[in-house]
Amino acid sequence: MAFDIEMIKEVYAQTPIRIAAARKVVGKPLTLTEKILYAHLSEGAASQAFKRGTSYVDFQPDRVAMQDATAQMALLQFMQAGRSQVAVPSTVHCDHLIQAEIGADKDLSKAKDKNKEVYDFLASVSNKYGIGFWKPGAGIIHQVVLENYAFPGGMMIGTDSHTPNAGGLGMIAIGVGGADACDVMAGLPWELKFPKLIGVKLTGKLSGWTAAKDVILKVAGILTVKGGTGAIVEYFGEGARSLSATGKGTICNMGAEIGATTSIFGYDEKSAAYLSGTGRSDIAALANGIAEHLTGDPEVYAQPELYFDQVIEINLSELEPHVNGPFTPDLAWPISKFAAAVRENGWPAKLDVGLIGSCTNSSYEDISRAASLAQQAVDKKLVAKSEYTITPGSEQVRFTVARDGFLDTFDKMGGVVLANACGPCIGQWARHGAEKQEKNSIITSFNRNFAKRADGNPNTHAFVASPEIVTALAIAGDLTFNPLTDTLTNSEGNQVRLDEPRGLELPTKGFAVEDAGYQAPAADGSTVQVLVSPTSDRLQLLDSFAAWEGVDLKGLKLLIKAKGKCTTDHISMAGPWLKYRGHLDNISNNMLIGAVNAFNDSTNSVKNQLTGAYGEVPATQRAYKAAGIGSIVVGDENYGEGSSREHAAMEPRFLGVRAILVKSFARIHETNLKKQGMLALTFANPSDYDLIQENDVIDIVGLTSFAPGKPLEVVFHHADGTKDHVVANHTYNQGQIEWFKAGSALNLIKAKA
Ligand code: MIC
Ligand code: SF4
Repeated sequence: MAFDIEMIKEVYAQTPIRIAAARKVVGKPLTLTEKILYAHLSEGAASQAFKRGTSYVDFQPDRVAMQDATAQMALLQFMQAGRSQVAVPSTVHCDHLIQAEIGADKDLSKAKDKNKEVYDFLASVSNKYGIGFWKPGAGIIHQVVLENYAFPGGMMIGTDSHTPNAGGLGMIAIGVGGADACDVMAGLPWELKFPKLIGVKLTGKLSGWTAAKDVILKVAGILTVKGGTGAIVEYFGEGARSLSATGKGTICNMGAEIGATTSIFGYDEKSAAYLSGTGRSDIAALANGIAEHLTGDPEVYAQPELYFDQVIEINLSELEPHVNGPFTPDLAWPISKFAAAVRENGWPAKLDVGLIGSCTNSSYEDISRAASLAQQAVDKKLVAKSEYTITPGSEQVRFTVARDGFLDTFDKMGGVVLANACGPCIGQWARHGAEKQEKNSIITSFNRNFAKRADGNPNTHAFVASPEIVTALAIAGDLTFNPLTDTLTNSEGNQVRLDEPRGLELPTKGFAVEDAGYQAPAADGSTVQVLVSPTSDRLQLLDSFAAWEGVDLKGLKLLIKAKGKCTTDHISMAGPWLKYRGHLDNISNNMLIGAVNAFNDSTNSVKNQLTGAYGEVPATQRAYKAAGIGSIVVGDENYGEGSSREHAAMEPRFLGVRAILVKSFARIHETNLKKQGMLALTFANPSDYDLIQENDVIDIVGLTSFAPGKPLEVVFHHADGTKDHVVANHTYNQGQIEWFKAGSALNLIKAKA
């Protein structure tokens, strides 16, 4: 059904030939990452020794995956590209729009009803253009992809930042905005700056309470949320080979949180076991045939410092379980230090809710290990003190863990099984009482814990840990409980200890599923109608953005100077706003409402320079738009961290913001801005950020000779008549400058079609 063996055969036939060509030009042993990248150069890109971190290179990915919240915009763009079918195998996954409230069945049927228009749209576009469609309830994109489509040595892009999950099976899988997906589906090459390479050598072996999740929690602590920017992280060593394929997936998935372009593990016996376990022994057999090309060269792993730009070594035998947070995924605490951190920082020690699952931690192994703790709670007469929820990653996993009794075990512990979907991870959580904004703590096995993300409450302290630690802490109801050393009092007043979790990498009886939730597209979709109602408040056909007017941009107003963390959740919030992901005008009403204004430390309150009054960010920008005045957004470090959602770039573009000037950008967001015809600029001197004042009027100078590598000048005209000239760097290459001039990359594709 799902995977395309002929395509994989073709890739495997090409791989050795292309790697041999790369060897000649690179002239030294190759990492796995380089091998796969070179094996996927686009037709027009010749093998050469690319400069890491600077050379733009065109690639030809093997597939595209899209989730429902981003697919709407991706497909609205694709519909304008003038093609009758997608050029590479592509799929759509309905996972983000299901709100968690009561439990799987009721929540799912409510979602089908509420989102009918959007699901019908996605299903019909998929049917028309030859895209595989995974219905609501089928599971979360990255788990479904891992189970069905990921293959060692492949290359995939996906409209979600956690696409790298497939790196667990040895695939280069990269998160992108919808406009990038649109290019690849339209048969165009896909461009990426040749990445820097970070090598992570894993020695030893996990045991006891430590899980694969702890590897990435530790790495996040070392590299921070921006340490992986522009880099691919390659894991290797005996420790890597000892991890299950899904454990590797967890590590690669959450690698998005360090800003990495993607993460990858080599093909090994665990990959083969997972491929066979998920009904793909034919792919394992093919991969075995070219196994030497699906891992890095031995010389590389023997002396990694010679081949990687940075090397980190982690001994799995010594690794402690970690808890990261609150409010950022890189604040890493080994469990032995966590209780003290909770007390010293005054974080609420009482744990309200523990949530396991999500795209990164819902494998059979994860669920079976967490269930072994739930079973102990029942056996040892412990009553779980926190609420506890489980979101399975796919219907196949859900069906199998139900068959094997784990869901019953959770039920006995008082756990609630939610739909196979993102749910609370993306703020699709009708958490009762959240509106009271009380200070409280939750812990999840998800990836992200930015303020307000899960339940909209800025005072919810969210922490991230492995499903095992989440379960143990939920049983204890206490963040300061360390299951490795502490005891709990049971209902009979006895002190009991939780034993180490136990689980299985793969089900002994094999996976099973009744209806996986897949719908194949029509062989010929030319007669399929795609309908978008002009009065819909959820879907809106796109209008082209205007081309650049050919002159420098003068007299722009400062819309907001954002201070501190400004993730895509701050720029275009999810949760309740997900319903407008297909309607650019409506979703633009959330633009930057979470960003902190540096001049008054408030969110969603900026000065309207036309009236002098403070107003909401979107309303203020609409006032500038109505007056025909452009504006600029100023931001701090790692601006646009997090999601791939291109709405964070399209909303400002749509409302008339002309440039985003920041200290630094997250990769996907920077590309999204460029694709939509925006100016994405960085301060050459980061402290120039301090020069900008609230009433500034700004000019961007040098656009008539806009060229690669040549900085632009930005002039801040202050209210007192003085001005500052600052230098703004950019990373536009010639092709990207053409996007800017045309008004967007899509305008160019349309012109060609
Ligand atoms: C996320 O985890 O933030 C999301 C929701 O999956 C996003 C995609 C989106 O905003 O739709 C992501 O990670 O790219
Ligand atoms: Fe869904 Fe959360 Fe995974 Fe994003 S991180 S794809 S919201 S489960």
